[in-house]
Amino acid sequence: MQVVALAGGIGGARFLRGLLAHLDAAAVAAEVTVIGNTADDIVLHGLHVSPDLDTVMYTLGGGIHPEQGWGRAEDTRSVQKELTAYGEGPEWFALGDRDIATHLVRTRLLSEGATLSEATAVLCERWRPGVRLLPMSDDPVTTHVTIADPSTADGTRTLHFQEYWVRLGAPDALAVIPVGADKAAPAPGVCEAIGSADVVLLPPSNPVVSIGTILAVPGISEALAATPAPVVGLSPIIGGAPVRGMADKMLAAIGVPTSAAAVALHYGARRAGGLLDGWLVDSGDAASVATVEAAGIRCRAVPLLMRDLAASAAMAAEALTLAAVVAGR
Ligand code: FO1
Repeated sequence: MQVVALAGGIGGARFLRGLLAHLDAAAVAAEVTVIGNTADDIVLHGLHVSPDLDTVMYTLGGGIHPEQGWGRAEDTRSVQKELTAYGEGPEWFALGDRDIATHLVRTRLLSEGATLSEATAVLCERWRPGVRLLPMSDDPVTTHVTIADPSTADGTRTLHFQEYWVRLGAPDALAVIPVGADKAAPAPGVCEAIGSADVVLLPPSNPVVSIGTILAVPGISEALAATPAPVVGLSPIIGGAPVRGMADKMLAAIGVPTSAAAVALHYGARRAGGLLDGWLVDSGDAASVATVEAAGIRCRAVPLLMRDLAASAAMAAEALTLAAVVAGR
């Protein structure tokens, strides 16, 4: 079975770990292709950092820092301390010594003319994540966020996503712009994977700065609309709040309410020109099933809190079951 998942950072990676556990436990012969968000990428000290690709690679490869959900387990910060001593900022983005090795390899490969896809494949030879990890694009796409700033002429300031999220802690946002998306092309294999998939999953990643940025790459939404595979998503919003991260701030910036139903309607029903055939909401949001179904999206309420691997595996099983129902199997 060919499974394709569009994934962002921590929530996406945790779901994927459950998906692999479920497929293994159910002895389903499956190949999983992950299309990873690269719009969080940032260049620091000359190093190309790809947070969402690394979170998927480390989480599935067994090297993730478990509490943070990003960076390497048992990492230290000697190099960053030395950089600070040289006055080389920023200090607000924590780069671990082990993590820096990943960025050094990626940056060396890119400097020798490799694409981000090629560099990611090299890094995955070490980590063996058990999925094919494809960047959404080999072209630069960078999420910028506009916030209010009374000190500027027009009262706003636009900054890199990482500064918005990490340094400022995700204040209210006025706009989210995937800079470069209009000139970007899907990375090699992305559209082919979607077209030949048996099922496409949208894990509970941030609908705006993770899934949204992937969809902003011309050609990817079209491939999703055209694939014969059912497209099933899982709500990142439970009980009107994001489980983790700042999805509520990002949804507000694009005028979408922070609810499981509102995100489904934002993605839209495939039969109405949107993205989704099916949508899972948390058991606590069962009241929203009727609204989602009325929009033409098959909907089920199941436990969506990824408190442990078993819970994530159960969610993945539910998503695959709904996909089978949608596909009429
Ligand atoms: N997130 C933080 O909240 N603080 C950090 O200092 C930080 C550093 C960092 C370094 C490498 C990396 O791959 C990710 C890092 N993140 C940090 C997480 C990152 O901001 C998010 O993983 C994504 O960009 C959003 O999902």
